Amino acid sequence: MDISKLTTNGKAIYLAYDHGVEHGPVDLVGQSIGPEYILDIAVKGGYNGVVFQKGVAQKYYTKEYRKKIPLILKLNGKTAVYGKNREYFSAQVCSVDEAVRLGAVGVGYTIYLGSEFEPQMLQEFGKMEEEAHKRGLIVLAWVYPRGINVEDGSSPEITAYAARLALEMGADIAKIKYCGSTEGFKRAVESAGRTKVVLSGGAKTDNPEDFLNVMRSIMEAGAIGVAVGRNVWQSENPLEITEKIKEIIWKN
Ligand code: FBP
Repeated sequence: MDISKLTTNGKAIYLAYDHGVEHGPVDLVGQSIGPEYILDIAVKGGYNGVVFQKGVAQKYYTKEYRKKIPLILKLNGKTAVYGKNREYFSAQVCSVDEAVRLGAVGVGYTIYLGSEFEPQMLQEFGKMEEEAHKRGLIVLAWVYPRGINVEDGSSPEITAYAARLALEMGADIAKIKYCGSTEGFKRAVESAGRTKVVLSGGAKTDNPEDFLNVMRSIMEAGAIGVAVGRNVWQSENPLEITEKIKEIIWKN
């Protein structure tokens, strides 16, 4: 699948904003409670895509935005309330049809590798991926190792497994967490083969330089970029940190 609609010279920066489902308003500090603020950052920051759940897309991603910023629609989700003390399961809440109607260029789906409910998520992903590709949509797999069978969800071994799973399942882009080292991430990128790898940002770091160092590491490891949320829109100056991230991604 050609991913050029979601990349610039093969590299990418996406603005993730599905936290209203995953974490709730507690994450949406200051102006970030308003989706207009996020769209503004995405457009002004020259992002390659913005990630929304369908409700936000229906009410805020108006037709005029289609020309300004590509939409990646998240098709499944789970809340932090349900997730507490339970095994990880993210159910599909939006169809590929609806994604097309809303003007999405790509669709995203979370798989919890190692969860008791992994089989359901793999099956659902499989169906979704076939349909999305038939409709010409780019498929992004958020692959997070989590659940009763996962001892260390951020080990290099399981991170490489997450990246490989994305390739094997037909994803065009794998969105995975950092595993702590450039060498470990390199193995993940290698394991993903022709599926491209982006970093899944993570919680906002106290010192922005810590996040930028992770960016340097994953780019050196061969990732194509990042899907970042909190480190940008929780920042006091989202466009300034955006520029610094972009400089690392496109410096070559
Ligand atoms: P961040 O950059 O803020 O971490 O966003 C990336 C993301 O994958 C979001 O798409 C998603 O809502 C969130 O992180 C999931 O976080 P968690 O690790 O708590 O499941």
